[in-house]
Amino acid sequence: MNQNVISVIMGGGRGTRLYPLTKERCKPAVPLAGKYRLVDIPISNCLNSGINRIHLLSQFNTASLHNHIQSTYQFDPFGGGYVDIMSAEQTDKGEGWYQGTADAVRQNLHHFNFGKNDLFLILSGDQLYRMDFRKIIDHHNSLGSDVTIAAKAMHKSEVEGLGVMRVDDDYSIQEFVEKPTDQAVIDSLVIGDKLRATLDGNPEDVVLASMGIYVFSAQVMIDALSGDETDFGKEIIPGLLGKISLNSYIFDDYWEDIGTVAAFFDANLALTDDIPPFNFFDSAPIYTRARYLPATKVNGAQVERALFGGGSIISHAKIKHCIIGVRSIVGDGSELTDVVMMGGDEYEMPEDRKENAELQRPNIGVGKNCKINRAIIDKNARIGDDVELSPEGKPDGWSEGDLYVRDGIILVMKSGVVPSGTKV
Ligand code: ADQ
Ligand code: ADP
Repeated sequence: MNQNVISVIMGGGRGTRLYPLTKERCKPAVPLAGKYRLVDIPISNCLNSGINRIHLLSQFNTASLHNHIQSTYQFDPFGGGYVDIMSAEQTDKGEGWYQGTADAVRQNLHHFNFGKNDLFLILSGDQLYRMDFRKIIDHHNSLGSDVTIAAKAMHKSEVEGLGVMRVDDDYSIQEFVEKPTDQAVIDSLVIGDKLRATLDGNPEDVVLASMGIYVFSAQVMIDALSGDETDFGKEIIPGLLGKISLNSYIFDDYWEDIGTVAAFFDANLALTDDIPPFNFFDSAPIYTRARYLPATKVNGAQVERALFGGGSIISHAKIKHCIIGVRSIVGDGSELTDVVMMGGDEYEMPEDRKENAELQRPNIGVGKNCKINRAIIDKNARIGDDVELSPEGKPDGWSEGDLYVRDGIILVMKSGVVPSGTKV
């Protein structure tokens, strides 16, 4: 059977959970792990699984996303591969923005070129994991499934904000509840005895959560989208129960939803562990833009558990438990602890620094003798000398100038300016 796989990456709604990282860019373009962008994860998983027809559905098409995709994902003309960005567009039918995940796919159905035997692979744009999609597709085909949902065994206490399903021993999904909050409901979503015995963790406390990764047979997708439901998790999947062959595929490796500021921060810093839960050091690469950066120069720093994205200049600083993104500059005497620094888009030349001095604004990077704790420093931020930043004692939503506190983390906005001597 000639079967093509059309991959569709959900690039994000309004991005409110990652605000202010999504203030000036769409979610797929948010920098990750010092040198990547969020969207590199699902795209690399596709390419490493032999899937090269990739569609990225995004609310708006920022320059940074466009540049990144164009300059990173280039295909030879014989393989037929591409990564297409499909932004929400004003049409006579639509209202502009995608109303939800299913609506985003529906609005683009006429752009996808597919046959009746083909499969849709629906992916989230804000998750950190490594998956060989050939396995879920083989599983889908061998069960004769119409829709297959990737599922992860999780402790009952960890499934807040996820879809949870009741699954029989033959992988069939008997019930699907989107984001259950009632403990009795969660307890009722049991797993067949035989299947449960194969799962990690204490089987009594484990449920199967949806990873938001779906394989749809093409005709089933068309039928499922013929109404006006807007979301897969909320409406489409529960609506398909009992009508079609709906099955689960169990994934038992690291998987993290990084769609909130806290989860994004923790997943980044976890990469500095001796043995991190997500492994970038793998023969199947996570792709990103080749930047031709010089090696990072360290003048005399003390470093403990850190990742350096490349092309940085670190003076006599103390760096502890940090991600230091591409082209970061950190000045003498500064101490960074638990910091995700995204870096810069370009280097400042002597004439730029002269202009900065005239305008009395700091250079891009972190100046001298700063103390920064539990922070995300977005791209191109200018932090002066003798600055102290910490989220301590500040409520969610606190903001001052280009600083913002969310989930107990202090953020310096993209291109934000923090004048010398600021202490918060
Ligand atoms: P959520 O992630 O809460 O739960 P949703 O908000 O629909 O569900 O987002 C799914 C993906 O689509 C995310 O990557 C999101 O950024 C993107 N997205 C959301 N709205 C979009 C829009 N209008 N246009 C384009 N992209 C959009 C889902 C499932 C749960 C499951 C979790 C796993 O509904 O059942 O447990 O994913 O993370
Ligand atoms: P981010 O979303 O990470 O903050 P920006 O949109 O601010 O990114 O910046 C992306 C940067 O990438 C631009 O400033 C530009 O210098 C650079 N860039 C990368 N690829 C290209 C390209 N093909 N054309 C133009 N600029 C590019």
